[in-house]
Amino acid sequence: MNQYSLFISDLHLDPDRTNIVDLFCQFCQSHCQQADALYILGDLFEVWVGDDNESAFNQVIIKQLEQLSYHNTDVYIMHGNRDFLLGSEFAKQAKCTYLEDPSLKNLYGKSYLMMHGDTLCTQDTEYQKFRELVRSNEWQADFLSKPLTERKKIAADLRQKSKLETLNKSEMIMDVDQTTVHTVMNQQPCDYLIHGHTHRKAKHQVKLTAATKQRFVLGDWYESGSCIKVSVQGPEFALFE
Ligand code: LP5
Ligand code: MN
Repeated sequence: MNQYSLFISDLHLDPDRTNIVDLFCQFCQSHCQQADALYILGDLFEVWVGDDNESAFNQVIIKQLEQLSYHNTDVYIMHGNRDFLLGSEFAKQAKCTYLEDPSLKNLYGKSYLMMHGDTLCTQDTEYQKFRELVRSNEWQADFLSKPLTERKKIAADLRQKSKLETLNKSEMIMDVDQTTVHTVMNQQPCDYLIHGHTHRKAKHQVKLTAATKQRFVLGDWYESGSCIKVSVQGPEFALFE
């Protein structure tokens, strides 16, 4: 039997994007059921304001992931910059396991470094300052203590602010920093790096001190679905409608 795992990121699932939500459900019910594991490398959701936001929409997505456990597909999830507040209640309901960012894992005889990708964008200093702030325990505890309606309002305001900010940032600043990529890939004993966040789907050759390795960038789920299949043959982009 063919053994493989699937990698996705940056779906930005939102009740308004029904086509992509349908595609995700179809993806879970077909491709994922045969896989050993599904790795979600951040930004599954457009925004996550706390596990207590038990909307019908969130329950639909949770159910899709939870169902995979009946097919023996392990589900691993990493926080992205939109859904870093996914917590223990979500993981319990969706029956998934959190991955630290970065995580190193051996799959089918090769070593994979997995990241969301935002920490590689070190030239985006405004974002990195913002990230440090909102990833602190104090900030998160304070935010999560606010009423749900207030949290939704803050998240919506932040999204507006981010949209304006990213309009004024150059493409170069918002991409990964090559020196940071080299440092990370030299430090970690990996054969491949897989990450998302930039939405710039590609396969890059990275010439390091001792070897040339590959960096795979996952695509987003705006126009269509996007995933990487990892097997004994290594990683490859897999197409599906
Ligand atoms: O998301 P995307 O791709 O559009 O842009 C990202 C960076 N932006 C973000 C912000 C998110 O879009 C919105 C956050 C939703 C979080 C929901 C939970 C609520 C948080 C509560 C806190 C515990 O990640 C963008 C990058 C871009 O990627 C490319 O990498 O450039 O970064 C920014 O736009 C950040 C700005 O540069 C700085 C923003 C300063 C805002 C300061 C407000 C602080 C007060 C916060 C109040 C809660
Ligand atoms: Mn992201």
